[in-house]
Amino acid sequence: MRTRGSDLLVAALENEGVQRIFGLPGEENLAVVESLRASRIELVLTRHEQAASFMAATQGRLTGSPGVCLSTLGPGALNFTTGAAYAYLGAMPMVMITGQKAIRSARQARFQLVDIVGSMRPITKMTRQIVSADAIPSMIRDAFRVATEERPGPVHLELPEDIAAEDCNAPLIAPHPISRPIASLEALKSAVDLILAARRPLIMIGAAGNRPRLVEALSDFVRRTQIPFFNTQMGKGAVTGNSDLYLGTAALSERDYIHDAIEQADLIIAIGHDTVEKPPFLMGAGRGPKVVYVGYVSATVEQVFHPDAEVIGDIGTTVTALADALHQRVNTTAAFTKLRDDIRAHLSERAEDERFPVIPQRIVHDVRKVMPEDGIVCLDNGMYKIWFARNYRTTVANTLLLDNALATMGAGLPSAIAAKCLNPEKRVLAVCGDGGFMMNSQELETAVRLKLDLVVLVIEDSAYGMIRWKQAVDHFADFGMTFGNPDFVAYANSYGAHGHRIAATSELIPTLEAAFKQGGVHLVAVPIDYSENMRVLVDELGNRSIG
Ligand SMILES: Cc1ncc(C[n+]2csc(CCOP(=O)(O)OP(=O)(O)O)c2C)c(N)n1
Ligand SMILES: [Mg+2]
Repeated sequence: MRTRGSDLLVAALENEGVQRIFGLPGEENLAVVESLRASRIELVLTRHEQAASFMAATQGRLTGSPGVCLSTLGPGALNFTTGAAYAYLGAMPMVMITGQKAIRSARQARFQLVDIVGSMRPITKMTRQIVSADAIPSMIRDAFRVATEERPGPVHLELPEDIAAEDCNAPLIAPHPISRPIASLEALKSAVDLILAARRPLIMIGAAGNRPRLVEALSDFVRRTQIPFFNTQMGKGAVTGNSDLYLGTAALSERDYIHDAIEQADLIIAIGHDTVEKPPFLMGAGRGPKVVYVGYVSATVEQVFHPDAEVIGDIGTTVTALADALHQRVNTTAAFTKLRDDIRAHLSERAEDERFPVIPQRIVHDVRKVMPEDGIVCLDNGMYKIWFARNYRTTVANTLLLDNALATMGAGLPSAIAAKCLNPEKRVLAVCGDGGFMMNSQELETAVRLKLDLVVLVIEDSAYGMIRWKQAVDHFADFGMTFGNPDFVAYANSYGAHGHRIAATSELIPTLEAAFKQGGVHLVAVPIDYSENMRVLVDELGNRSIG
């Protein structure tokens, strides 16, 4: 069928099952926008390309299939770079399509011309310019293959204006299932031997264990082996149920209560640990537990992570094979049950504290109360992330989305919008600091326009709190960290959202509950008392001896 480049591009995206594209137009992709108008694909217009890229990455993270975002050339495309890095470090499948001026003529000389393909190189798995419309079906197919296969990540394609307008006649290529290699029998056997020889084994679930397709196999592995588990921040919520075996989240690298369990273990089965994350524990030469690493690809060796054995291949197949081979022969110890209870007791301290401004433990506690088990909390980056990672318990996979890889500010609201678009029936809450929220607060308009039911909790300390805390920990003077805020209630209302301000700690639960019940977009500003950062994370944990 004869057609033109932009129509073929959109047909190729439909062929990949794309239902939604996040983006912001420019002159150079008007033809693509026109082709989208005539397609089944929904165009979700955003107010900043960075937000569109965070949304596409989150869609990829939650579905396992690439989320797609669209921008124009130069400035628009450069605004994708933070989202690209977010998806690259976070291993989220995403396809970015950016416009470009015609490549066969240059009637605007170098106006807005930037080497976007080159800019994307260090932060994507693949970046290419489309130089012929007939190449579109194969390039789109390959982009989706590369973005999806392990380790997933972002792919960039640049579509110049003249190629978008070019007549072409190339057939679409049917998507084929990606088959993942499976681990060798020898590797499985050595892992089984090590696990059976261990007296106090523990499971650790890392970022790559947190893929949507793994939920069943991993949950089953934990249930069948009955080995207690903990997770990294990005591994949080990778398994469903099994809450009696859950010991905690290693949000810090050492000295936290969970590290008591790690110290006592003689073997850790590290499933999908990705060293882009801050280390969940530090491996030292000759001390600490042995580590068996289970992953899609071999482990990156770091000063603080160097596994003793590896099982490389599809993680789901590996853990099922391990569970089959282990039967009920794994040693377990009551010591972990006692530790688990101690860890939980510590984490529930002050969870119902009445102080106002509200302390972080209480915020986490109250959020958990209003979120149903399958409700999704999307965090931006700030001090509260550590508190949520440590204290917020999940029993359903992918219900706490946080970024411990690029750890960028500004992704909280966009990721919540994407999560809500995908899960219209679930409660979705964005939790942002007053710094991170203001980096993409314009997307409140997008949420209102999309008529989403979404609640945004803005944690107010009028500061870049996390850095201010670090500054104090490092004994620097308090300088350069504080700012003023808009009146968040008036700000939300001006977007057609509903603004609320918490004036007493007891108001937090009822306000959040009412916001969810009423529907629409709500912003709830809550003043925070961050003195607990120093008291718990420095004084209390710092005084604990390790080893
Ligand atoms: C885009 C970006 N800029 C800067 C940082 C460094 N940084 C990490 S946390 C943080 C402070 C966040 O402030 P806020 O959102 O108000 O959260 P708070 O810690 O105050 O609760 C900063 C500046 C970052 N991670 N990302
Ligand atoms: Mg702040």
